Amino acid sequence: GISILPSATVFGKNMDKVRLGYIGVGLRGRNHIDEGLLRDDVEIVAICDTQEQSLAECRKQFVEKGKKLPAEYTGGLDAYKKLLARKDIDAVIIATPWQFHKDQAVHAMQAGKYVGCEVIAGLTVEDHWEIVRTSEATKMPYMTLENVCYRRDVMAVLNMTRQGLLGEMIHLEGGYQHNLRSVLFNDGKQYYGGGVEFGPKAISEAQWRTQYNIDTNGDIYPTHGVGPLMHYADINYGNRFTNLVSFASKARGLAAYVEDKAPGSPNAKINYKNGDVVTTMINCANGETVMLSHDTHLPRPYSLGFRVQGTKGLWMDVNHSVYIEGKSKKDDVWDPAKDWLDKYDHPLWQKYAKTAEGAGHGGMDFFVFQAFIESVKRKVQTPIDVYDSVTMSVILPLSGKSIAEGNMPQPFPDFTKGKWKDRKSAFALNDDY
Ligand code: A2G
Repeated sequence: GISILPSATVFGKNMDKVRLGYIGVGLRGRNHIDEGLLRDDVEIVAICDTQEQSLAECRKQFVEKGKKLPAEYTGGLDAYKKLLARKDIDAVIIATPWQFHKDQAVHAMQAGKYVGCEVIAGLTVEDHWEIVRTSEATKMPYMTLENVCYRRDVMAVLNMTRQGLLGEMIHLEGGYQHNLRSVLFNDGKQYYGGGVEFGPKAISEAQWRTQYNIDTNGDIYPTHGVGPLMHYADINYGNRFTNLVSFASKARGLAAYVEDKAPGSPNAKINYKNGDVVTTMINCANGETVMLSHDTHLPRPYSLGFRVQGTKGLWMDVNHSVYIEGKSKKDDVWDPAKDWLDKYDHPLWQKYAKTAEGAGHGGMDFFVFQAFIESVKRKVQTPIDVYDSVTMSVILPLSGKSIAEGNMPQPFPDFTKGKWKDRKSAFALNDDY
């Protein structure tokens, strides 16, 4: 098969330092700046953003850590191209609004940079193909920075499934179930809530993210759920997604929230197209079923709702439970998941839990960043590669198409063009990275 690796002319062997450029230093980009500033093997050469406020906050991070200020690129949506033209950058971290990811990633690969891009690779099916073609043509790796793949419980269960404890995989569930109302609306001053503005009158994510909930009916944020599930089912490594069908409930949650916070606000009259609960079912070549949920507009506690079920037992995260036939304490009675998750803690977490402490999202942000950096340093493929990245993200346009066509099944593109049959996963095989 074709190997996607950077050419030795661009990269020295086993670099001891990775020289990074950041495209987008809003809230999420600055989380990755924190990770970069903690490491001796990372030098942040340049940053790019269109908003002075974000650049100013970012500068403070360097000053606080006593690090040399990076070069800055700003002044328009094309400013990132000047950052990419620098020869002293090995890799870029992209954390911009979704609509910019695809072009920025494509241009970065064309400029010979490794790409670590935040979730949502592209908006159309064709966007995802373009990313694959560019990565294959340039031989530059592309990694979606899907942090939930590195969550401690998610990895412990991966350790369990790889050891056969749950038997043969049968059915998987997960999703993005997170009340985003105070993320999607704010008062233009604070990051979260305090008002019901979005777009130009808001700051941070509400400036751009809310528009997707207005324009798009579909699972617009599939990767936190499906990323981990792909590992349990060996998707792109001997298995693949074959087709998909999606259903959307009516949309009430966002308008109700606005009306409740600011009665009579015009933002309560908007026709939010994104259904409050969008459910997607996916078939796998090896016969497993996958069910995804997108549920971000209603009052609810956070839960990604994982269910990993095989011929011998299952894990469910919403009730923190595991059951394994013949091994659980009592027949047909749940064990507390903790007993099993502690016992099967992934070697990576055993080794790095202390280092990861304090990193974002309970430590998992450390691991996803580390995996990317180590891959660049060693000049190897990333453990979540371009095919995995586009597979988890393309569910956005596919689910939208299914709903628009009255819940019609959509064939799932085979981005690997048949290579899925023999590919071997490099994801978290040991305690290395
Ligand atoms: O909420 C969480 O932190 C999400 N991450 C992140 O993706 C983003 O949607 C954020 C809202 O700003 C996880 O759920 C892991």
